[in-house]
Amino acid sequence: MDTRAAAAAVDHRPLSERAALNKEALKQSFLDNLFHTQGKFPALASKSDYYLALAYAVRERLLQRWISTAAEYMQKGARTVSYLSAEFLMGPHLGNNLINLGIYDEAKQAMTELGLNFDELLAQEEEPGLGNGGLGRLAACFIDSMATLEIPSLGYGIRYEFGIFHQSIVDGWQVEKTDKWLRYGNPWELQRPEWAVQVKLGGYTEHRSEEDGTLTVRWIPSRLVSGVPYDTPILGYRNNTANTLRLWSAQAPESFDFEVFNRGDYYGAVMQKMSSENLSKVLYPNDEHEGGKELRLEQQYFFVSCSLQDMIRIMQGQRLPLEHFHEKFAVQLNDTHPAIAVAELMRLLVDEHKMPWNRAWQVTCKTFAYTNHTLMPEALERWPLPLFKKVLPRHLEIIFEINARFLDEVRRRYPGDSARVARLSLIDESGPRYVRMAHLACVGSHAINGVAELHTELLKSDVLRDFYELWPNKFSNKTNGVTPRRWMVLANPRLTRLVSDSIGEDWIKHLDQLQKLEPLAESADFRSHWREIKRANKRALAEVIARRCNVAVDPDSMFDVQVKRIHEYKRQHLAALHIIALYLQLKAQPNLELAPRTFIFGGKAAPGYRMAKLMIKLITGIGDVVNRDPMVRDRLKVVFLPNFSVTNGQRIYPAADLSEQISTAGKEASGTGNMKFQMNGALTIGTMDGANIEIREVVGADNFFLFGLTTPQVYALQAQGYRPHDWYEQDPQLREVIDMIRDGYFSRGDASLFRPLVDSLLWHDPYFLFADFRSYVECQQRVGETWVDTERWTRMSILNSARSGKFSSDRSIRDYTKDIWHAPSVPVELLTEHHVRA
Ligand code: GPU
Repeated sequence: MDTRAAAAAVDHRPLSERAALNKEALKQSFLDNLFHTQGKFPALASKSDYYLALAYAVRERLLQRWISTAAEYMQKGARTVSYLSAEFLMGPHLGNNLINLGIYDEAKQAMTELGLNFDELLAQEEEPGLGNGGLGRLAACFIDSMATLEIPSLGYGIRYEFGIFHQSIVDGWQVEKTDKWLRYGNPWELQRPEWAVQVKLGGYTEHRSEEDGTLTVRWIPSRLVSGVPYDTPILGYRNNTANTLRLWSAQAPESFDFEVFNRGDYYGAVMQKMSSENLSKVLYPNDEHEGGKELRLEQQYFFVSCSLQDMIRIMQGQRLPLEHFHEKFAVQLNDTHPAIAVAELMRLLVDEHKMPWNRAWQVTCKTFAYTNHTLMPEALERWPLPLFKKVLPRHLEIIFEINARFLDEVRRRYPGDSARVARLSLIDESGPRYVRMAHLACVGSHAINGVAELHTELLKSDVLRDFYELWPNKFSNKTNGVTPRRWMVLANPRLTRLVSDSIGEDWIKHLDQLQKLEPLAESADFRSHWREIKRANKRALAEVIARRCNVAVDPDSMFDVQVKRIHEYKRQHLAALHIIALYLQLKAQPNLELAPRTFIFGGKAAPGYRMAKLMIKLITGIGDVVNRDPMVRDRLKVVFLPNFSVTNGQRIYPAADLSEQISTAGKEASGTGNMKFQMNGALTIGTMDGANIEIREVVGADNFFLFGLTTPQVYALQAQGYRPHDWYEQDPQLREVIDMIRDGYFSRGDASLFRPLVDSLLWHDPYFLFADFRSYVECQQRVGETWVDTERWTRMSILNSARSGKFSSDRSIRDYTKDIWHAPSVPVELLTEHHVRA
């Protein structure tokens, strides 16, 4: 029976009736769900019950699209992009789904008419924080754009029971709490136990020559874990597409521990069950740092194996031979976290499906493409050989075989160049041996990309130079982008209304159209509207700050914002040095004309990253002194907004005047927060790093505050021997600032607290804060002078937003499809319409 017809026949009537996209139907379905799903009536219902009732009402409306999309892809045998990522930092779904369905206003009205506070209701959702920062959020923006562009896609990842920790600030220090996001249930996912798969771990291998002369390998694992998929629909913007985010949860397999149980080892069986379920228990909170932890390797292998087995199941369901795997699926590796996929696909094809090695290798290389997201050496994943062998004995053999064949090719290309062979090898043998995951990804992929122009150039000339020389055609740049649906339409409804009233609504799907705002920068009337909106957004953020930080900030002051993970290379402490310099200036000249500024920081530090935690303490310590000093007369405020998240980002970006993008040149692969700020009309103060360079290129040098060393200058300074202490001695202002920290001015007299930070700067300063300090302070001076010319600032703000079209993730995804994936759009026909016409 035709699947589309079957799906339509089964569910057509109730589905279409329940899925009506109008206010009254929504109200009805909300009340039905309150009663039938939550089992509550209004007098007893909590805010969470109301949220869930609305979420379920919206889910019913999604399901029609979801089913239609699946049926359409199945019928067309559509080529599919599989985006493999250990992180998806989705943010709350409800508001976004309402926007994409085009019923945000209807839902708001429906709730209001029922006497409920809609915003309060939205705020009930615990955001799925299944990512650390930029990399995980990029994955979320990308699947949004793929759905909007109607590209068949599956996001594959891990359903962590605990996502990124919740941060609070106690006595100025970061305190972590587990993120129990599933506590009240998750209305957006559907468990699919029928598609569970088994994953092997540990054990040993057996090699046997068969009678026909072939060699077969059996992997006898020591453990089995079952992976259960949970599916979340990913809606396109106002189209019929609902793609799938498929996250794997680890469960103990019934059959395996049963053996142990039979032997009477009940305790051992329960322990094993618990240890299997540990696999998807918690997200590792380290951003751009590899711990080399066994459980982390197991997590990576777990979700990769589940996902590849799932793709094979899909192919078999469509009766497609596995020789065509690369035609059915384009698999993107989001950094090296899923790079084990190269060896796993080989194992599945060769060991389990008996495909000859060479054929399997061709299929594998044509399947995968690899995105690199960092130049930081400590983030390049390497696994100690003994650990790798313990967890994945068969994969180690496969990697050795891939390596042997690969190095033969290298030797043929570069006869006698053994140094090059050692550099390219998948195994680092310079000391204790390691498996180099980036090398595995490069060898097993047909395409390799960086995430901003500078980043890709540095990959080619530095980190992946040998691979670039070997295969220049594999390399290309794909500059990052962010989705304007979440980061403008949802986060900044006021601006969205003004823009749509001025240039129509096309910009939401074609962000280049924002260009049409450019002439309006010359209209005093438009500028005044633009300012009113920024002011309203700032007032809203000021309320949040008052509540969370207990600090009163003035919405008419400049909101100078730095939100991102706390890292030395991102240099939040450089901003701190500048604030202290301003504070000293005010103390020295109490009547100084200084436009009031509010410095807003936010971001999480990896729990084991001591310097990052000390940076938070420094910022809060400065806030404690500055915010209370009467001599400052409210001209400076410093706040650290706790628990920076997608939800908080949605309040912060629209309220920013100045975006701080001040990483050491050559360190930030791209940055994506920089793009969110720009879209929402903030001006950037930034270095020549990552995508800042491209932002400056599109907005023009006049509309960007540039400072600091360039990458070649950083390299040159490094090479000539950088001595930060000399810079300290030669700059009296810098000296005064550093001395103040050292002497305990921001730690209630405790001169030991910030010692590690101060000493690191004075004697090492690996990120060149001292070398960039003067340039930064002078640049901030220019920012201040520009700010007081309100009309000029507003013009610049409008132009920044108007010229942000390039940074839509729709553009990034178009670039990936054109150059790497070659996956055509497949528009979806809604089953009900199809049925009605049939
Ligand atoms: N990034 Br690798 C992360 O957020 N986490 C990581 O583990 C690695 C990279 C970031 C980069 O720092 C940032 O510059 C980039 O914009 C983002 O990935 C997305 O490409």
